[in-house]
Amino acid sequence: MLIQNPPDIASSEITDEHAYLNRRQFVRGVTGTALGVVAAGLVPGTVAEAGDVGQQEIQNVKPGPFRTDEPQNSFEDITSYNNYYEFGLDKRDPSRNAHTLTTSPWTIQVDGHVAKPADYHIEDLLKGIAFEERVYRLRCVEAWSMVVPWVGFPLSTLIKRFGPTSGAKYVEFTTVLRPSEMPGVRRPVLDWPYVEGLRMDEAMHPLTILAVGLYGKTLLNQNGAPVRLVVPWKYGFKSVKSIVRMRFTSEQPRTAWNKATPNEYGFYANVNPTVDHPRWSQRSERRIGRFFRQATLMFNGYDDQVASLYNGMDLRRFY
Ligand SMILES: Nc1nc2c(c(=O)[nH]1)N[C@H]1C(S)=C(S)[C@@H](COP(=O)(O)O)O[C@H]1N2
Ligand SMILES: [Mo]
Repeated sequence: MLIQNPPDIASSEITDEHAYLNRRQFVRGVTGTALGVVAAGLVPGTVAEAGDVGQQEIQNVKPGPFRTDEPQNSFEDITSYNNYYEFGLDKRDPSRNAHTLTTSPWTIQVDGHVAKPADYHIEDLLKGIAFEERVYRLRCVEAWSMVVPWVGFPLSTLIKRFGPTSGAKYVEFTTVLRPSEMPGVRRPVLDWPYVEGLRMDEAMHPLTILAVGLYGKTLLNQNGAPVRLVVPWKYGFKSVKSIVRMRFTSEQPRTAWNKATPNEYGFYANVNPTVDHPRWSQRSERRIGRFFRQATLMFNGYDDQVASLYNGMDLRRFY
């Protein structure tokens, strides 16, 4: 892939070793010296097998807004009970297999209806970003949920820098596709790569974040290192992992799950206890780590923040 310098960042800055090393200091290397080169402090995924090995602490994380005070799931739960089908279908497969993914160097292709299309180095995208801890509920379409203390920042911060033009009505996100490092993509479970999308107002919403860490440390590969989307009022499958492309489109993106089973997984996928999945109820959920099921809330409990985005829309039709 041809790496272009983003128009507003001088090439000297990108190649300058001092600038590079300074940017690295947004994390303090816990095991960094043993790891060698680390792009923006985001750890290559080569040593993630044992759980927290290879993660780095993210510096200067401020408490963010919209924080739920419900008990947080354990680090162990969040990093060993995962959906990341590129590494296998079993909940334990991502934590077993995802260490093979190389996450450094990492570039994100930005294209479509945008003033500054380029292939951006992740360390340049993260430069000057104020990281926040966002404690969010995550509700999987499979009717389980967790509470996760993400470290991230509003997606809108980056989108504003890219300068979407009037044709940009949606954003399409694509996960890396690397068959040699992803045992799960040998099977045609989905039409790889994994693609998701948001309407522009959803993408710009202050609840929508890009996460680079959790529990104060950089993400493990099974959670979508080095950077993944988190959209807390939608079912978990919208929160696409290990993003390598953001395309600004005028048409609604064709998403991987919607292509696979359109009657089960709509484009909007807002958490909605009144619209059942064709094969099971969405009225309640099992919070991982708790014994009793609990009621599922409209928009996963974020209705005050997001209900107005869907005024006048029939949410049974636009599920
Ligand atoms: N690339 C990719 N992204 C993905 C998935 C996937 O299979 N592949 N699974 C989704 C689903 S169904 C859920 S519930 C969340 C789970 O995120 P977590 O494992 O970090 O809890 O990731 C989402 N993002
Ligand atoms: Mo999910």
